Amino acid sequence: MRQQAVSRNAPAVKTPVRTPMISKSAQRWWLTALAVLIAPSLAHSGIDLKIDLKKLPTEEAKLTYAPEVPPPITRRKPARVKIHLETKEVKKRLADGVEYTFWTFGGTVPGPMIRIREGDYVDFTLANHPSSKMPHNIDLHAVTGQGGGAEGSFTAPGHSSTFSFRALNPGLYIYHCATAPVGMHIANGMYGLILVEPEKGLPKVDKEFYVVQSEFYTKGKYGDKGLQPFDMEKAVKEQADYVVFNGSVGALTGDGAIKAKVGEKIRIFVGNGGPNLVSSFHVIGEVFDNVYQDGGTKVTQNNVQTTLVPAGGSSIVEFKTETAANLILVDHSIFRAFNKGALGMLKVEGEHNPAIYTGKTVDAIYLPEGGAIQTMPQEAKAAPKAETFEERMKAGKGVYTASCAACHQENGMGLPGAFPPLAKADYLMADKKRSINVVLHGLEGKIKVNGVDYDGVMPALGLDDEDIANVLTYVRNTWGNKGEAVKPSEVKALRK
Ligand code: HEC
Ligand SMILES: [Cu+2]
Repeated sequence: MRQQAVSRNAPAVKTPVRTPMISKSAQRWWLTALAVLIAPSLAHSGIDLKIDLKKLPTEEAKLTYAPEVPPPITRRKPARVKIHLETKEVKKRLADGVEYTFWTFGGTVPGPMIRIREGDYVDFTLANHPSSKMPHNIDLHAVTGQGGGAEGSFTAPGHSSTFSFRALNPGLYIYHCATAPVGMHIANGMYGLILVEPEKGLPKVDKEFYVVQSEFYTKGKYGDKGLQPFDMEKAVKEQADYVVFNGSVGALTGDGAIKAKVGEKIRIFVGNGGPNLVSSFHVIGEVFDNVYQDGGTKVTQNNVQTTLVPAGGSSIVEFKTETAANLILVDHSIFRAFNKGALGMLKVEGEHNPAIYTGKTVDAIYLPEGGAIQTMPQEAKAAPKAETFEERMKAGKGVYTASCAACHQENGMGLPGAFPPLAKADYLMADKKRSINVVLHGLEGKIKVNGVDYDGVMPALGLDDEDIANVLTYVRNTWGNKGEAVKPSEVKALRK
């Protein structure tokens, strides 16, 4: 058995022993059966299972907070690695105006990222802060052994536990708390990623990022203000109020957006803490050149649009950036992205490369009837342009319903914590030019609308001058707003 081979050399560590669930004789039978089953696969693992711990160099693992990834491991030999992680219950922001009492590894959601090497012998210490109300433990999916470490790390508040394990399998693994009720500890934020690098390391890239998706279940609805308690009933029904990247709505947008330069090779270590939902991870405006499906060690597919990240699982995606763009990370179960928070941004800075993407170059009248009609130009009339204020309002309402209402809502009230209101919005009404720029070029970063902070991403929608003039005339003169009409020429003047 692998574990026995390891523990022969392991230091004596006191761990709370749980009552075995199977009888001794049944256990013996299983051990024999497993030994037979595992023997051939061990032959494939390049690791020498016999190690002399005294000869191993020792080091402390450098843990990093998302989206930062610990540096690649350069040593080509196993080491004895010390990892120290603290569990802590902290009140923090879940969305603007919304707080939550997170149960965490390291004070953050996700917990710190751990990076070790295949063959390393790890001494893992879990400390539970004295202020905790709950006991916690850790199940690292990279660990071969009882509970993935959960049994050896069960720790009451104000205590610490140490156990050791050998990193037998390379890959990208979730770790999470597995203290009963397990679902609740995970739902409250207790998960992170541990990367076990293969012996020869991973291919070199220019930038690496650490992104973990997960859901939150709150007593109130999405955006309801104040400190929101966990809702067990919603969690059991899998009705998530929030689906987020890196622990909160907007963690990866605005100031939190991750950055790269044109021409760089990017690798994202993606995890899914769940507790329930599977992620359809997608980056709008890019194609994954390589996917290490399920966080394994092989590139299993090239040229992938969306990759599945199971709850309690991971994926590694790689792509090269070819032109400047704001790439949007989403769970392509798309209401989660635009209505529950599963949205992030990777800003690729540098040259726009028109050989790869031009942006809009032609805005022409589309004649679906084709050539036959085109020979009779008098019948191929363009949609009448709005001239009067009333015509602009009417056309603008149509544009609003088609292009804006999904986010700002039919009644212009927006959605709390996500989409600012346009109805009686000081931001919209204070500055006509600025409002044109918002619709023309999109908007991101912190803004204040009627005294409330927003930090979201409004995409540029690719509307023409006429549509933008009409929709802005409409929103600036509806729901109690009162302003002058916007003309296409004013939009044109701001188009660069
Ligand atoms: C995908 C969702 C989405 C769509 C579609 C969208 N917006 Fe926005 N809009 C936002 C977000 C998010 C912000 C806030 C951005 C920030 O925080 O920096 C915003 C901000 C604004 C603002 C400035 C803030 C305010 O409330 O005055 C205006 C004006 C605006 N949008 C108008 C429009 C109009 C007009 C349309 C349709 C043509 C539209 N938006 C379509 C998401 C959207
Ligand atoms: Cu816990």
